[in-house]
Amino acid sequence: MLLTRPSYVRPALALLASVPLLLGLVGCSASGDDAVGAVAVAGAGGDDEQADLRVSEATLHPGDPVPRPSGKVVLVVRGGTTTNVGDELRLDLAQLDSLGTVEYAVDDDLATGGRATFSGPLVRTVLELAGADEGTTMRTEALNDYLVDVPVTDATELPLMLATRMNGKRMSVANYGPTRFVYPTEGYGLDPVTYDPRWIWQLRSIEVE
Ligand SMILES: Nc1nc2c(c(=O)[nH]1)N[C@H]1C(S)=C(S)[C@@H](COP(=O)(O)O)O[C@H]1N2
Ligand SMILES: [Mo]
Repeated sequence: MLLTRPSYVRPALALLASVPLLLGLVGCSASGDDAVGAVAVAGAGGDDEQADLRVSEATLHPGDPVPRPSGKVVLVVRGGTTTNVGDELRLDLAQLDSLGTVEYAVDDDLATGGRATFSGPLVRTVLELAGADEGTTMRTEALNDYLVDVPVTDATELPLMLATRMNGKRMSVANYGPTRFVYPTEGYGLDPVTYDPRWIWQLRSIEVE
């Protein structure tokens, strides 16, 4: 839960790109929390190609009770232990951004067709908020009924982002929003055959199993 501690947030996230390496160094099958902890501890000399990964402070933290959204619901999470409407956790954009945000640039060739900078919370943090980070699979569904199963380990081992902004702006549905999954396109060697289908946009819900 280091991500929830403001004094650790910046160094931990600035070094997230080192997680796979550090996981190897600490030689464990760490959860995302432990991985980030390892990064924070080992972080002093961190300097890598995603040094531009930034974060805004969190005001809503995993473990907190989550109020019902006051704005338009943009994401429903099912299968976790934290709910706010029936057996669902419903979230608006303000709540998502209150989890603290990361930002990085990617080649968005699949959707908008070029280089773009996305920001939003880590999917890992969303799962932690929902009490769903112990699951194995995210069954994700988009507004156009596109479905894709994404391993929870993508969220715990990669800086998988639930993007709420592209180039600083909210994303309309026509522009692949209001939220979408974004993976780093540099530094991780992610095989497009496996990962391209997981770039779900116009996301509607995540069911964790
Ligand atoms: N909402 C939504 N997201 C989606 C898709 C889709 O049809 N709808 N297609 C997926 C697939 S299969 C791939 S490979 C990538 C790129 O899709 P494209 O090549 O059809 O643009 O986006 C993924 N995200
Ligand atoms: Mo695809």
